Amino acid sequence: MRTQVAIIGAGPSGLLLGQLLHKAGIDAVVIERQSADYVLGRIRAGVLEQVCVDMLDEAGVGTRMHKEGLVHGGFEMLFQGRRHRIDMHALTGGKSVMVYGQTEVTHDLMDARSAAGLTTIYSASNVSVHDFDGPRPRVLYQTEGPDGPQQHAIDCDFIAGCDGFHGVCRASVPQDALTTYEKVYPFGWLGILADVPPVSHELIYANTERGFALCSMRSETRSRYYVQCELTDRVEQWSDDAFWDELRARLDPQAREQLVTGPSIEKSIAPLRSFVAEPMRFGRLFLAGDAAHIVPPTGAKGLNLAASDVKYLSSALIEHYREKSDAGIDHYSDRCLRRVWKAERFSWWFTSLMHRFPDTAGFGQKVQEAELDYLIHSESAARSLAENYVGLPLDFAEP
Ligand code: RFL
Ligand code: PHB
Repeated sequence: MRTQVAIIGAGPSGLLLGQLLHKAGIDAVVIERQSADYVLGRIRAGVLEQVCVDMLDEAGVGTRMHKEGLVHGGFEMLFQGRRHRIDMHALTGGKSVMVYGQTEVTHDLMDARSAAGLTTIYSASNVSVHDFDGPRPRVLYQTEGPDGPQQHAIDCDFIAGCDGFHGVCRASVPQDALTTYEKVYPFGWLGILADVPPVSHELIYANTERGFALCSMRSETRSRYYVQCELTDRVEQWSDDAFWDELRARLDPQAREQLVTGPSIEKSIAPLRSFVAEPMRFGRLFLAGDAAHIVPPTGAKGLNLAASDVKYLSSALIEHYREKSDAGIDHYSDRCLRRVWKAERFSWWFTSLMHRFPDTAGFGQKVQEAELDYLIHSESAARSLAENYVGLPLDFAEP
């Protein structure tokens, strides 16, 4: 098989890239290790920045998001038992975020891809990427045929590594060509999804003596809640009742009273990590999204960063084919990394502010309290938080 761009991974990065390239008349094949149902079963991000919303519109998949998504102009910070609202809308000159789950985004992108008759290979095994340092890169993979495994090859102009943190693309780069930066946090998030109305109409980020908690949602009838947990905790140890009790204990009296509980539809523990691999381009191989960087979920930047990488990458590839210019390709890595590091900084800062660390006793706790107090009493501090939360603008200036 031959295509212009071979995209490894059918997560939001790979599918969005495929859609934007298709709109521009560029041929791409998506190769995914898992089945479509498996990809849709992963419950992840829930908050989209305007940049991401605009891209989904540009890709022609925004209709359901605008109908079912919830536009939020603020969120609440809970500490020392009281809630304080960050009015993002007022602080950023009218900006907001869209609450719409990653599962739904992925669903919409998959539907658009199959409606357009585009090729996606699911359940591909032993995917490997070759010759991306020369003019003719190649992707090899296997599928299960009636007589056993079948070997396939795709010749292409470019490979987009959209295969997440554990993917094959970053691992295929010569390790001396790569610099990685990493920070692992000493706790995880236990998350629950339940068909109960959200406790409040906006998100609540809580810093409490018992640890961090987050009240989020997927719709007016479906809630997503998280509590900070030990890295050694196993999800089987947490009954639904134990989760609800712990969440309730981390809320303010009014929210505690308003909390509606019910059986969980999904429950999982995610470790928290900051990670960046530099650079994000190696010849004709590009890394995008979680394949190149991870942020802790405080601040909801993971999916949004994946979308901005895809914006820079799709623009670069369109420029290459339409204008015969490789300027966008040459600037891809630097453009992405400037935005990535700002989101890394923000996610690390917000995580540090809101969680209980092993050493958050005494001095650490007093500093957290002072910073939270500063945030709600200083308009400039609140504006800085709001500006980062709604998302920094895309910057196409030469790095
Ligand atoms: P994804 O979504 O991981 O998709 C990568 C896809 O590549 C496939 N793949 C391969 N395909 C072919 N060959 C191989 N060798 C392959 N190896 C892997 C995978 O099966 C998968 O389908 O990366 P992408 O597209 O870059 O999207 C990034 C976002 O998914 C991610 O940033 C966010 O979901 C991060 N994240 C969260 N972000 C938020 O903003 N808010 C959250 O609440 C939030 N929760 C989470 C998260 C990430 C988690 N992970 C990675 C474990 C919760 C979890 C548990
Ligand atoms: C979510 O709804 O899953 C969510 C929302 C905000 C975050 C992280 C996760 O900061």
